[in-house]
This record gives sequence, structure tokens and C-alpha cells, in this order.
Amino acid sequence: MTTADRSEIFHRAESNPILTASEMPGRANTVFNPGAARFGDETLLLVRVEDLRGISSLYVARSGDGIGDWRVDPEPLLSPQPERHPEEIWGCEDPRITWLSERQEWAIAYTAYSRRGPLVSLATTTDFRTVQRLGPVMPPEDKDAALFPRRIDGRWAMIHRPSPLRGGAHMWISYSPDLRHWGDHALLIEARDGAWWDAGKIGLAPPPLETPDGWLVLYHGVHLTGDGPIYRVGFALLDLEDPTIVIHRSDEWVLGPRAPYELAGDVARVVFPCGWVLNAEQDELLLYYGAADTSVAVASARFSTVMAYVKSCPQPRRRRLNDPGEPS
Ligand code: BMA
Repeated sequence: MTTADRSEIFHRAESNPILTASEMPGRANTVFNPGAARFGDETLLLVRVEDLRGISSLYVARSGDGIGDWRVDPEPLLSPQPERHPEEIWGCEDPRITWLSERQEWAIAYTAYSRRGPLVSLATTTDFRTVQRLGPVMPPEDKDAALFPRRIDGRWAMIHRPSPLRGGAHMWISYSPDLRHWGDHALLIEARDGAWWDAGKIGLAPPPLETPDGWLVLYHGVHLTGDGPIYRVGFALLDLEDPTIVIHRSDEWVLGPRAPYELAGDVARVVFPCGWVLNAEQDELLLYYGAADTSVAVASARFSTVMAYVKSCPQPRRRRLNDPGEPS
């Protein structure tokens, strides 16, 4: 991989973009914002394909090396079923995939675009050929959700991003005994303010990744300019046993739009990752992202470099538990 970002943590693949609309079945406008998983001995992407009406469905793409030779399933894994699932009337978007080893199945958290706005829906699968919908788990507006891969202190946990009418859009964490009923909502990471790259609106990127040092989190931040928003990503590290404790948070973004395919498209200047794959033996982290809401791209990082970097980042001043609304 070449073309280091300013941070030189992530390196874009020379073959980017790795998936474009012309490779999708049917008449697609765009393909972007992929969830990712290792499935069998292949890398599997669950890509968002927007059709020429503007409605999105989720398709499976598979590759041996996670970079090239993608094969796309002819039918979507998840497409809107508004008769049985009215919340999906305007599409299924931005999936995040988590392996739940206790249940021996994959959970897919995705955005269902309802008449009342986007909300968080969950589905599960064992084979990426069929899915079981659990239905909406957060009311609108809420998106950018993913499950943690295991129970924490006996309960499932999920990060998500509600959009309240006041005070910006921040990342929250919620808990559930059964994946259906969610509570104990707590503010997790706040968007910053003013000129910051992550001012006003942030959201989880791929699902949290368990490491010996904590839950590794990548999140997107939105910087509003006179020329529209810029979507970039930065890191945080959460305490393993109490993920409401933010141990570190990067001040700087680690990947932002710079390549031509990130700078121009349906929405210019967007990198929007929803999945990553860790190849621990090769010390390689592959990050899959939507580029300019138009195509799919991949960037790699050395995992040891990522961990050394995030552990060198500032430590937020205090834990946020039981502090659901207070600014820090
Ligand atoms: C977000 C979501 C994403 C999209 C991004 C950039 O709010 O809608 O699906 O990629 O904006 O347009």
C-alpha cells in the first residue's frame, strides 16, 4: 500500500477505489460505507448500494486477500422490506458487523431510514446468505451503531449516535440483557466545539475492537465549512471492563479526504469507515471506508503503530459514567 496520509498511520491501497458502482449487480448509483468481517478464509464486505431511486440495500462482496478480485452476490443480503418493516421504507444503510462468539452468529447494526428519520436496527446471520431481523432498537434520529463482541459485566453493549434537538450529536453507550431491550444510556464521547475537526457531530466508525489495552474505537468527526462538511476519523481507547471510561482520545484526525476519489463524488470530502479487519500475525489492520459516498476504498496500518499512537494520545479529564448530559 502507498500514499501515506499526513499522519502516516494509514496507507491507501494503490488499487483504490476497490469497488465502484459499475461492479454492482443491477443499476447502481453508488457503492460505499462497507461493514467488514473475516468469513471462512475470505474477507467479506457488506456494502451499501444506492440505486437510481436513492434507496440503499446491503450486498455481500468477498475477496481472498481483502484488496482485489471481489465477487459480489447477485442479490442483496438486506434490502428494504417496507411492508413488514416500515422503518426501512427509505433504505438500509451503513452496516457494522460484529461476531458474537457466545451466540455463534454475526450481528449487523444498520441504519433503517424511516419516515421519521434514520434509526438503529439489528439483524443477525450465521452464513451471510439469510438474515434474521431483530427490528429497531433505537428510535429516530439515531445511527452509527455497533455492538461490542461480548457481554460486559453480564450485558450486551452498543455504541450509537442519537441526534438530539439541542447541543450537538455525540456518541452514547447503552446496555441490554437480550439485544432487544436497551437501557442505562450514557454519554460516551462528546463532539468538540468551534474549529475542531470533530466539532458538533461525531459517530462511531467500525465496531469497537478488543485489545489487551482497551477497546479500540475509531470515530468520524464532521467539520462544517462554507463549502459543506468534511468527514475525517480519529481514535479513542475505552476501558475494557467499563467502556464508559475513555482512557485516550486523539486530538488529531488520522485519516481525512485527500485522494481524488475521496474529494469528488456524490458527497465530496468524505471518508466514512464502517469496518476493519485485523490480521494479527501480520500486524496489519485493514480499514474499509466509503469514499465521497460513491465508492469503497481500503487503507492499511500497522496495528502496533496504531496502539502506540492511541496510547500516546491525551487522557480525557474524568470518567463520564452517571453524567449523561453534562458538558465536561
Ligand atoms: C452521514 C451518513 C453517511 C454518509 C455521510 C456523508 O450522515 O448519512 O451515510 O456517508 O453522512 O455524507
